Amino acid sequence: MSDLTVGRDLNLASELYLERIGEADEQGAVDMVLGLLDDGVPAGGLLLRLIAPAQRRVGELWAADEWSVAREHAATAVSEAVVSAVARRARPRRPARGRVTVACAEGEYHALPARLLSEVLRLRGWRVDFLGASVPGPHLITYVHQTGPDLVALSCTLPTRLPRAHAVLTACRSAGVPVLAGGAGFGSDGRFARLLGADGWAPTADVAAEVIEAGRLPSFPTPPDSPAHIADEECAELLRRRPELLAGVLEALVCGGSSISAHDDRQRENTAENLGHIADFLCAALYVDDMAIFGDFIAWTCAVSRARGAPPESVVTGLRILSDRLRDLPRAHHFLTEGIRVAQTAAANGPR
Ligand code: B12
Repeated sequence: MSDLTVGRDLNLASELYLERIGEADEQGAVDMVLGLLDDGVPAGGLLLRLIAPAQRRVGELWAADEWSVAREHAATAVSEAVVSAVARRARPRRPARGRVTVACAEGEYHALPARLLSEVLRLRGWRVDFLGASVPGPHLITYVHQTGPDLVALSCTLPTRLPRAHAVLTACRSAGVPVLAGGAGFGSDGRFARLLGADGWAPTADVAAEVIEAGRLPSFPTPPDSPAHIADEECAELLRRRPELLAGVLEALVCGGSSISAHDDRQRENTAENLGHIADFLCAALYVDDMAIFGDFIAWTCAVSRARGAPPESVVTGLRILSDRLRDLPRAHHFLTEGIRVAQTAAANGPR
């Protein structure tokens, strides 16, 4: 089969696979993927061009409120089982290349992207220690001291985990272990990996394998000690105030007569959770001084809220209250003003 045919077939297969995982059909999904493996489709292709795109599609379906959280969880659990089945059947080469520790930054629960990277590296002959989701920085460093890997591969899907990832990057640098960073949280071009002192970055697992094999690490220059926007501590201050700030905004929303006053407990919990995400994305944006992190998240929040019947105007109201309470943090206040503009544009442009 030519590469083109395999690629086209994998796109089609990925759609069929999505149907299986959408029905929580673990046996069907495993049989389908192992069947393709037995037919000669490379394991790496199955992991990255069939399972990975289906998972991204799961995210879109959840965001559009077409799939419930439960259905997303069930589908992801099936994908995890399929990845295990592929890994067992594909019988990676005997580890001969060296040892890599793969871990998610603390607070990062998107373990499947890191798992896919782990399996791709194993298939290419690396011994991989996969530590999974949310690895506390100090424990990761202890593990690295105990096991002496050649490299740490640090995964971060959400930018909100960047401050924690930064602590790991700094500690690994002091321990003399190179770190390759990856995952959507480091930016689509890896700019936050560079800023926070990673030795390298890769957009996908197969590129990561090539970077490591070609010895193209370190590929970034030594970073400055502490960029000015981290030293100004607005992110740290926001974190310190987070609990009372969020409680205050919620109370103001209820007392201010917004639509939330008519909400039941569950809806209020959702609002509180959303406000928490907004504060965390603001914090991450301040940490790396990048408005796009916050703006993109506000646009995303408006789209997700609208899909669930809540108009973006409610996001505008929440942001206004937040911005009013953070007047003493000039960068936060500026980012919030921009965020309000993003939400207003979403409110003006979207379907009514
Ligand atoms: C499954 C899932 C979950 C599961 C994760 C379970 C698990 N075992 O992984 C759970 C339920 C925990 C979850 C929770 C949340 N999720 Co979620 N989740 C997803 C989903 C649908 C799939 C993740 C996945 O498997 N992706 C597939 C892989 C292939 O992704 P990938 O990034 O392309 O990975 C490649 C590269 O990035 C790279 N790579 C990855 N790591 C590394 C590391 C290194 C070193 C290198 C070099 C490369 C590398 O290699 C991979 C393979 O090529 C995504 C959708 C998506 N687009 O990913 C949303 C998604 C990431 N989640 C999202 C959100 C918002 C959340 C929550 C905040 C939801 C909530 N309201 O609580 C929480 C946050 C939890 C947390 N603190 O981490 C949003 C993020 C939006 C944003 N603006 O940032 C997404 C995009 C959904 C969406 N469409 O909106 N989620």
